[in-house]
Amino acid sequence: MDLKDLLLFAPEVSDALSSGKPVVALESTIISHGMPYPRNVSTALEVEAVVRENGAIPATTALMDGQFCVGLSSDQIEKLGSSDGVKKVSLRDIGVALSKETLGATTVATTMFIAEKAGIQIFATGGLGGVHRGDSGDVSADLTALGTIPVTVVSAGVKAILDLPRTLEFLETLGVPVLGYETDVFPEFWIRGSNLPISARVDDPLAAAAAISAHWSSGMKSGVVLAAPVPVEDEADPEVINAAINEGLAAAAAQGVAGSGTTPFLLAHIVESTGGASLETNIALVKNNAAVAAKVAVELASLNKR
Ligand code: PSU
Ligand code: MN
Repeated sequence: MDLKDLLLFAPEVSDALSSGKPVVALESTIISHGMPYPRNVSTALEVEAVVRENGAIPATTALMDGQFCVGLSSDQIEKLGSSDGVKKVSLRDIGVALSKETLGATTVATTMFIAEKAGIQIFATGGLGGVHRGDSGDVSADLTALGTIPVTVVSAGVKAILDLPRTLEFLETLGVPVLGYETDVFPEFWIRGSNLPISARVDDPLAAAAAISAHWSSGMKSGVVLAAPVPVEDEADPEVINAAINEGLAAAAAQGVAGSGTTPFLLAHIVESTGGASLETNIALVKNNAAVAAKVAVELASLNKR
């Protein structure tokens, strides 16, 4: 099948792309596997609204009926958020999910893949996948995607359920710039972070867009991480989070959770053991990332016109 037949654009998204207007892609694993129903659905819709308020068109991605959807209706978002058995689709799952017409949610890696095919340069999520702690050898395909697909991902860094220093070393090896948005340190998802290195700091949307655009103009083919810390007022208590992470890791080990089930298991465990506090922080940081991504998309669109 031809690539153009595989991509199913929402009308608003195709109009925006053909006229060079700013578009921000959004992933859907965060809806199906990252947050409990019904907050997942309300959050997905609020995140789309934040993108619009900041001057861009949102394009939430998913796999439905053997196609890549680029931009979803609110009914489609409700379906992804409320159905049982939605498949978490990372890079290796794409072909099978298309051929079986599986209802699939896209990870960071798969959203980057679709965004690039669709001509979208930037997308917003909560946290990136990375190198898991311990010696399981579990490394997210999000890193593979960042090394090979020229799309910018706005995130609040990487969740502390992972091995953060190893993840950052891996990104360096892959040639992926890690830009800190108004910060000198790598954000740690629920907390703003304190001592992990970034590759450069940018202080406003134009500076971010200029660095991203120059990265690609130079011929580099890798993605870019634009890391925005959670707003101060939404930061979680680090002690509460760390205790919840350690409990979650112990439970995962005891129950033999492995592979693609690991991240969803840990996230659900942490929401439960923090009495929902981690979820509020998660929602706040995703919205913040959506606002940053939209503002940078606006600057990228105007740089593209030059
Ligand atoms: N970060 C979140 N919520 C999520 C995820 C990350 O705040 O739901 C999801 C993303 O879709 C990411 C995926 O791409 O987890 C990584 O999973 P894995 O470690 O299995 O590659
Ligand atoms: Mn994994």
